[in-house]
Amino acid sequence: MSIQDIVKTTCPRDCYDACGIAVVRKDGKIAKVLGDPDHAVSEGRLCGKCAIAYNGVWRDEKARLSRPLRRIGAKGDGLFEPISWDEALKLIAERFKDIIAEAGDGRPIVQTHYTGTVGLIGGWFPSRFFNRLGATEVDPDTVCNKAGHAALELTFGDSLHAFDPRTIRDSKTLLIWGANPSHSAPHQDRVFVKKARAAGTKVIVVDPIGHGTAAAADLHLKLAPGTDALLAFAFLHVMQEHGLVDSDFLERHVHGADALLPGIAQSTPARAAALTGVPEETIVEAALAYGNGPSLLWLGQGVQRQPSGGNVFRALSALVAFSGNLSKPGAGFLYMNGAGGRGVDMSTVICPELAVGGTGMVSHMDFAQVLADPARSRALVNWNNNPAASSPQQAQLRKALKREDLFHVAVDLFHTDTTAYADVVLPAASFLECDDLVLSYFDLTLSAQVKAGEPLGEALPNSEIFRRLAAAMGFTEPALFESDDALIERLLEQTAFKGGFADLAKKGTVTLFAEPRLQFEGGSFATPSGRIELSSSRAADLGLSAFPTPHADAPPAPGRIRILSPASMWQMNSSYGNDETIKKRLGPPAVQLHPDDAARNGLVAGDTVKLSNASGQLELVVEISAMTQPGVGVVYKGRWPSSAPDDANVNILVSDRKSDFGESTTVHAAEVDILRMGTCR
Ligand SMILES: Nc1nc2c(c(=O)[nH]1)N[C@H]1C(S)=C(S)[C@@H](COP(=O)(O)OP(=O)(O)OC[C@H]3O[C@@H](n4cnc5c(=O)[nH]c(N)nc54)[C@H](O)[C@@H]3O)O[C@H]1N2
Ligand SMILES: Nc1nc2c(c(=O)[nH]1)N[C@H]1C(S)=C(S)[C@@H](COP(=O)(O)OP(=O)(O)OC[C@H]3O[C@@H](n4cnc5c(=O)[nH]c(N)nc54)[C@H](O)[C@@H]3O)O[C@H]1N2
Ligand code: SF4
Ligand SMILES: [Mo]
Repeated sequence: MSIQDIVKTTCPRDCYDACGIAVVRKDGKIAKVLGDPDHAVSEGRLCGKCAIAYNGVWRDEKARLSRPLRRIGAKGDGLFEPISWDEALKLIAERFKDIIAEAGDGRPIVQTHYTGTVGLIGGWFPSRFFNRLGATEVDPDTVCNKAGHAALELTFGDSLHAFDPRTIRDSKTLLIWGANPSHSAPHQDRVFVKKARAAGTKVIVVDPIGHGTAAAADLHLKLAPGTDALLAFAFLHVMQEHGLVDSDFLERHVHGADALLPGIAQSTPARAAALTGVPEETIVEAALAYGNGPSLLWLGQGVQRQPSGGNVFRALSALVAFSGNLSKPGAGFLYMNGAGGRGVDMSTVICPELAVGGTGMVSHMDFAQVLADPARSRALVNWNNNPAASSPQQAQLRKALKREDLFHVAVDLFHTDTTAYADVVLPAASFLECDDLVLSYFDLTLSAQVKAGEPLGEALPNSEIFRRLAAAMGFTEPALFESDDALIERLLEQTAFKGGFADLAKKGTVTLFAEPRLQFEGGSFATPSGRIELSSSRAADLGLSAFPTPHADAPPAPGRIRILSPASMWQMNSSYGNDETIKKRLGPPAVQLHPDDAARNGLVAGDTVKLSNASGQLELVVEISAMTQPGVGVVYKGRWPSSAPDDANVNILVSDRKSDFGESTTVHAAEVDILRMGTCR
């Protein structure tokens, strides 16, 4: 008779939801991966993509990497032979030692990592090794959310203390600005957004496309991309006219508000309507609802991926400051909740003190150039990411990855478009195969990721791979060899959770605070003035405007369209793009065009078009949808280049242009020409 049991664990994808998972095991082997019915967010259901992939490609022995490999074909061809762990580690250590001996330090060893897993150990423990090595890090946030972080740090002194979502019970309005929970947080879309609306909270969405959350909202402000700062200033204009400015809050907590007044005066709803495309009366209605409060503002990551993304976030910060929607029940803003709010000090995990000789840092926007330059890169390690699919300047990046003299080590669960170029590929264990801690970045919970089965073949957890590599390098610092168990217990001690990992594992997820936390309670801000800095001399020192301005991007040149490439509901970044069922759900690579743009270009659904700009060109099938707007095309991110007819995805159209703050991505600013290729009529 077979024995069945259930292991509770947590999904460690880079996702707002951090779902609780129930792994059903038969005779100690994983039989089915399901949502945990006891979990407050997943409520017994995984999202569609994970329900497929965790029972598909993630447990497919044929698809997974199970042994270390050495390249035997040309770079990019994907031909490898198995080698032992000892051989692989020796080979890597010898090359790294040679590079360090020649260069005098580890900087020509470039490492890039990101969202494979956001478990505290799996996502961050390897940083200890790279700190000790003195390697150059490709700043992970620059491909995602750095502009927003930089702008919020400048303004509030901190970007990682957000509202506690439980405070929604006291909110009259929830304003979701440039996020798409219906794709990127499918469970919070239900348990947070929809439940709040059902309980009487007004839900307002500001987004160029009419996605699921926008369609279900009370109000959707369908603005032209990149016109957000002007729209925010128009909100301030309306709030001022209607006496909704909280002057007491401004006086006590805000520095430099006066600098914004001329911009506010100039940003009438009529002017904003003309440039954003949002009707004047809708602007007024939304501004009054937000200004009356208490209101929550969800700052999406999509909205700051544009050339003036930092300015947009500073203008949105002004909404919070002028309305005083902070530090009280039902009020606040969310970018993300970091580890610190739960007591966890990330330097415990990454040990920056190991970097005695310093390390280097480059932006993802410069990654392709750095890799093309032998003076700046002799080796590359990519772990937890798939830059050949997810980084900008795809053509230049893939050309650089072909460099014969670039020694490339890739650590992944699968062969990807990136591992295809590697000299050595190391097999990683999946989250189902090791213990870890997961901190949701939406709420203030603490979750256990619990080992439910043995690693596939010879695969090892990220942490163990870099412990072994440290030993092969002859490093001796004890921190490089700390066990996962010991570190997990130390991290738990930093939190308010009373118990060890075994106790947490039984519960799956715990809430650390009985009552909702107030955001920036007591009004103390880690800025030079100790106040919210709407005007900042630090910004002026960076050569930027000292205060936010009511900027609006110009529309694309006649005939061109602006391509947005947000999160797909069927993929997690590029992850799952190799699952056969997911591929069927995705269908052929497509661009969604507004009916007006389709008509103007003589296109019907099913036609093939070539999108092109100075960065590259991409063939796509046309889908026609009023969800988008004239001048805006949508191509979801994440498709594997190798699964597309022209061996590329949307990032072939994305340049190295940096945002105003944080040297960050401007992925939602790619403009293209459209050329009709063929038809299936
Ligand atoms: N056009 C466009 N491009 C974008 C974006 C966009 O909006 N538009 N968004 C950007 C954003 S927000 C982000 S965060 C980046 C994300 O880009 P990446 O960080 O590259 O994310 P993924 O593409 O999912 O790659 C993660 C890889 O880690 C692997 N992996 C999973 N678990 C583990 C593990 O435990 N160990 C190891 N070693 N590997 C593991 C997966 O198999 C996968 O190959 O993409 C960016 N790219
Ligand atoms: N299913 C799924 N979930 C995911 C991911 C995934 O790939 N798939 N990725 C995860 C990761 S790494 C991240 S960072 C988050 C990102 O999650 P989100 O913050 O939701 O980011 P995006 O999906 O890139 O874009 C959100 C919205 O920004 C809008 N947008 C684009 N340009 C502008 C603009 O100029 N102004 C305004 N107001 N809006 C604009 C887009 O139309 C889109 O609807 O999602 C995470 N969750
Ligand atoms: S990716 Fe997000 S929605 Fe899907 S199971 Fe994981 S945490 Fe839940
Ligand atoms: Mo991201």
